[in-house]
Amino acid sequence: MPGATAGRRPATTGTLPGSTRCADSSPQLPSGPSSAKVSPRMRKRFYLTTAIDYVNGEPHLGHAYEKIVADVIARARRSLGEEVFFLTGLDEHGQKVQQAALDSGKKPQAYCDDLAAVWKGFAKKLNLSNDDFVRTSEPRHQTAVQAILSKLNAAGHFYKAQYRGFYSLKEETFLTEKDRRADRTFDANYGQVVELVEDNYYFHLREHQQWPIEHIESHPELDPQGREFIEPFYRRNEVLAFLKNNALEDLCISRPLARLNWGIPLPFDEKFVTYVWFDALVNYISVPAAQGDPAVLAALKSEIRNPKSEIELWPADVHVIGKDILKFHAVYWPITLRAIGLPLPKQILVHGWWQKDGQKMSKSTGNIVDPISIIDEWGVDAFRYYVVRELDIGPDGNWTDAGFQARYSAELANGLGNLVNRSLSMLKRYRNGVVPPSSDELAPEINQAAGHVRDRLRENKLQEALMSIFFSIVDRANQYVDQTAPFKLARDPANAARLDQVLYNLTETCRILAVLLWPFIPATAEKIFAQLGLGGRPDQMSYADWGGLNAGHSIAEPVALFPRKDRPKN
Ligand code: ME8
Repeated sequence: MPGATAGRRPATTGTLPGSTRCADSSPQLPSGPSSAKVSPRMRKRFYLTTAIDYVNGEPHLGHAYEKIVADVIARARRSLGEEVFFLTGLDEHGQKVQQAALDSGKKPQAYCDDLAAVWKGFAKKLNLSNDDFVRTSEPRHQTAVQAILSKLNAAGHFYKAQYRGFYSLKEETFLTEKDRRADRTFDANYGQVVELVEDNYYFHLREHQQWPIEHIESHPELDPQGREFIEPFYRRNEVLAFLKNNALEDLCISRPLARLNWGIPLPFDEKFVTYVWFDALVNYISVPAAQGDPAVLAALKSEIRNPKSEIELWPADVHVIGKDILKFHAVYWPITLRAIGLPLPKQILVHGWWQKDGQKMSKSTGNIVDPISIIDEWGVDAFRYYVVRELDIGPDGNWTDAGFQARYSAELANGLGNLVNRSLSMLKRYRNGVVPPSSDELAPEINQAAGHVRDRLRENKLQEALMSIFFSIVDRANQYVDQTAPFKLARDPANAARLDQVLYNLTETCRILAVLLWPFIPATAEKIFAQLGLGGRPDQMSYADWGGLNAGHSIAEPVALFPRKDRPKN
């Protein structure tokens, strides 16, 4: 969302995208979770979320990237031995969806149901391992939103006031004078801008100016694992600069029913529905409430009844989001949580935006990357590998078809694929597929690299972890083949013992690669395991210690993992 603000007070400038408004009042800030009864058998899960995508948009590269990043983190944590709960889903309310449904001649719910099937299919296509998929039109979510609204209203956090000013229909946000350009017009990103006079409900934010600054600045010291509250550091600094240089404006949390009916009704005034951003952010706790999280249920009192399960989730360990929605997550969401009486998420991890060929992706100019067609042509793991390898979590990235094809060819087909295929093929050819006695010639290097990968994964440094796997293991093992030349050793029976050693080192390296690569490219990792003749999945980092393959074990048939594509696609 563009950087819109909305308020009757003169607005101050800020660099963070989002919409606010401002006034005063001083609610007491509850200091943390209410006294939730936690049953002794429960252990808090590592709770990881993504942004929930607007249901009416097309799934694109940016959506795919964010969900893959979160999925790699989720799989890595599981593999490192943590119990994980990974949530993603859809943002379904608001003016844009209501209008799109109207245009397609459907009722909003039916329209959303149809699109939700497409988005759930997209999550499958990306091979996401999400534990739940939230839709904001679901009753379980609406109940939680209304419970929170009732609680905050009863505690005096809201007030009703008349708004007079500009409103962007496209961005569903209020605009102020400062959003105007020198020629008094508004940026085209805002679409149609109308003048409005209407009553709405506002959330007092002004007294929340200081503590978020202290919260952000007191990290990483406050965090037991030494994490920043907002990463990367330049996004943290951006939020701090915004909070220090701008008076917070009160947040409008309603829209009049007369203008918008596709939303969650305010429980205390039936003439209004909930502002779509307030509604959407609550997904991060509406799902824990529905899953029976004791802290969230206690904070919402007895409003949510009979959850099916009893899983301890809140506070979230990581919210993975894009840079454009940072202010909502780093300012409004923490303030809302404090007001509810819940602890803050442990970390907000902010990724950058993808462009295509150096330009903003846009359907109208035709420069879009369609993840589905890429996956259909090249396979889901080639896509997953490329986006994580190419773009670190933080900066903006640039997709080029040539760049994708170059990495596919050099790193996947000729690097990893060739290593696994030639290692297993030589074991088949020279030893009938039977693993020779163990040898640990490469063990020190591979164990060290595996330790480094695990450490980076614990820090969510996915790109660094992947580079270590490729530079320190794949490239090293391919170099080892060239140095030891097993095909030459095989020509002379006098070299049999040395050939045994080389083949063991290569085969065991392939096994460890499967384990380390599983969070990133799970289907390929499972294929490597299957070709090694191993049962189960390579889904526990503890399997990555050297020496797991036993002498006498028979491998299965080697099959190319990433078929070479001779003619690059334009
Ligand atoms: O913002 N590159 O939904 P959304 C990388 N419903 N990431 C991108 C991107 C790009 N080109 N374009 C979008 C919303 N994203 C709200 C979220 S959360 C409570 C509500 C990212 O469908 C974007 O930054 O517009 C966001 O994190 C996610 O895709 C969903 O964007």
